[in-house]
Amino acid sequence: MKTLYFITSNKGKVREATEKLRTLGFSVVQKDLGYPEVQADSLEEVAQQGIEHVRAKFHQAFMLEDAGLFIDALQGFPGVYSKYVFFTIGLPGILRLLQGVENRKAVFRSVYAYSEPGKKPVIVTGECKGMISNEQRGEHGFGYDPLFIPKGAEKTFGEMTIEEKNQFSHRAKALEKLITELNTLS
Ligand code: ITT
Repeated sequence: MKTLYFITSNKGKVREATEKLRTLGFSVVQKDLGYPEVQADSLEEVAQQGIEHVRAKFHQAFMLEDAGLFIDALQGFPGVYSKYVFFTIGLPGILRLLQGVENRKAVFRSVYAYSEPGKKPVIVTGECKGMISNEQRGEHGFGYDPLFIPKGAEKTFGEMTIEEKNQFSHRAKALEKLITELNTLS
């Protein structure tokens, strides 16, 4: 098994990546080094800036991820502000903003950036389309999971096991692409 360092503070992400990458022959080791999430227009930009920051202090191969929830009826909000919004108005705030709104469409996006010293970073994306539920459901997962029903499912991510969430999720899709890229490179 090859080891992949994952620079993140989010244990939920680590659990999902560990489960997904285990089946692809990689083991994940969390490094909570921290990096500033710059104010940016896109997840890609946040990930790219994160790479530059971590590279300066961590001299081995690593990956990091920036993710967000984009809600149709709110013109993509909270999007790049997903973390801030989660810790301020939270899930009840999102439900309030969508009260009486018929269009519940939303998409989760994930951007993974992989870096090796002296090489150009590899950036991949994954997305998962779905709907915002009318109420919070489920105790699993993290963040917005209790609000998000992926297309093709009845349950929210919050009601799913990690294995079930990985069959649909933005994160699992991005990680599959990342491993394909890494296998091509080596
Ligand atoms: P990092 O240390 O890896 O940056 P984070 O929790 O800050 O961890 P992000 O900035 O990528 O992660 O995520 C922005 C917000 O979106 C944050 O509140 C997450 O909880 C939420 N989020 C990201 N992926 C999610 C997922 O798969 N399910 C539910 N919420 C998610």
